[in-house]
Amino acid sequence: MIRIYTSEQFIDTFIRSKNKAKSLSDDTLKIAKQVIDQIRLHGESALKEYVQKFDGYLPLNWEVTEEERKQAWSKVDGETITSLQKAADNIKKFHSKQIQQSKIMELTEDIISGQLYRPIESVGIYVPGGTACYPSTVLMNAIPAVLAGVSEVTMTTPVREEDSIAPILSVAADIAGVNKIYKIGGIQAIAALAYGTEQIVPVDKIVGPGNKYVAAAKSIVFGDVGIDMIAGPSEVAIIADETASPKYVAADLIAQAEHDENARTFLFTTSEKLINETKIEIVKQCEKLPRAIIAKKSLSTQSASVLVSNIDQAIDLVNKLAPEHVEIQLDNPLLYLSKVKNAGSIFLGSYTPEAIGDYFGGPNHVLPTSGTARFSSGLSVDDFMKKTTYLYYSERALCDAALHVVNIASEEKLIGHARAVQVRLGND
Ligand code: HSO
Ligand code: ZN
Repeated sequence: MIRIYTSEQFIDTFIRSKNKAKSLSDDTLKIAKQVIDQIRLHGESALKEYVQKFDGYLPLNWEVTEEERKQAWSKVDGETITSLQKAADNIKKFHSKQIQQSKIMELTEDIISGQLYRPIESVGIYVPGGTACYPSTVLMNAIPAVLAGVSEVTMTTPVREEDSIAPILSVAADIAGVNKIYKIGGIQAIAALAYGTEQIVPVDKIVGPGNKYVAAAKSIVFGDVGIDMIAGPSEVAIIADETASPKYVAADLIAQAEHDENARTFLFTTSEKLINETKIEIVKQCEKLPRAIIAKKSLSTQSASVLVSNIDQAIDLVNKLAPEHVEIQLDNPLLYLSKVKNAGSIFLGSYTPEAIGDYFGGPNHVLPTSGTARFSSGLSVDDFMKKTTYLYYSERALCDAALHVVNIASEEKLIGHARAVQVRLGND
């Protein structure tokens, strides 16, 4: 099922040709822009029209009421709630260590400089409502925002026929500490969060996954509000040798492939035997998989097995690929940790499937895809913080620095800048 590539073929197909997540089509962007423009212009009336048209049902109120949020708890099985709470505890513990402090860089009688580290005031989290209606997404996006100290964490997700949202999303929102939930999906949700309407309060930053329309809408409102990233299809790269279990390798490739027909899965190994046995395992394991059609499509069109001559070569290919997830299924995985330079998140050893990280381990599952791990990172508390620098100079300090400022300002032919210093020293 998974095609076998030599390392050169792999580089040509997946790296050199930049076989990346397809960028947003002009048509998608055009539709998104139309909807956004109308909602900006006409507020509530346009929002209602699009919710009715695209979400298929107009809710009585945009916001999920206290009562509805309470009732959602009785609609979710108790054991699932306990598991979500345990996952949330781990995610909180991990992310709380990410919080940085404001800093003073210099503190003398004449100069004070520093950097304030403070939360963004309000954030909107988009959560899909269709087949990808994931409570784990709520936890992964909302917990770092709450820990950052964002005072208004708003979530939005499409309304369903009975004027409700999926109860599990509401429960996850309560566990994570979300303040407000709106029953709005799609482009219209992004427009309402970015610009507000008579009833919707606009936010400062929008995060969370979505289909191509949501992605297009996020890319359009970016600049007026912050966004997290435009994520491509999910990816995993497994580095393994002959000691790895084909059963585990196959299971992890399938777990990624079942996300999406375009999900990308890669196996880099020194063992031809592992490649062959993994193939057999994949066929076997797909038999009992509800999403087998999606997984098989992804595995047959977007995946590669590469036979490498040694592990360093595997690591080199992974670094060139810069995938979202890397699994190191080798005997001594810690030995290789620092060598993997470009990856969203790394999973060490045969007992750390990516699935433990997707749901439970603590690190975030919102990660850079399509090679963007070369220059960006997964969602963290920092994404919900701003850094504001500040500076104080006394008269004496300004006097000491004046000549240098005037020299540079004159070089830049910005005499107004030079004067702003000179005027204070009485030399203008
Ligand atoms: N693997 C996905 C996250 C996810 N998995 C959510 C299950 N639910 C992207 O990292
Ligand atoms: Zn996943």
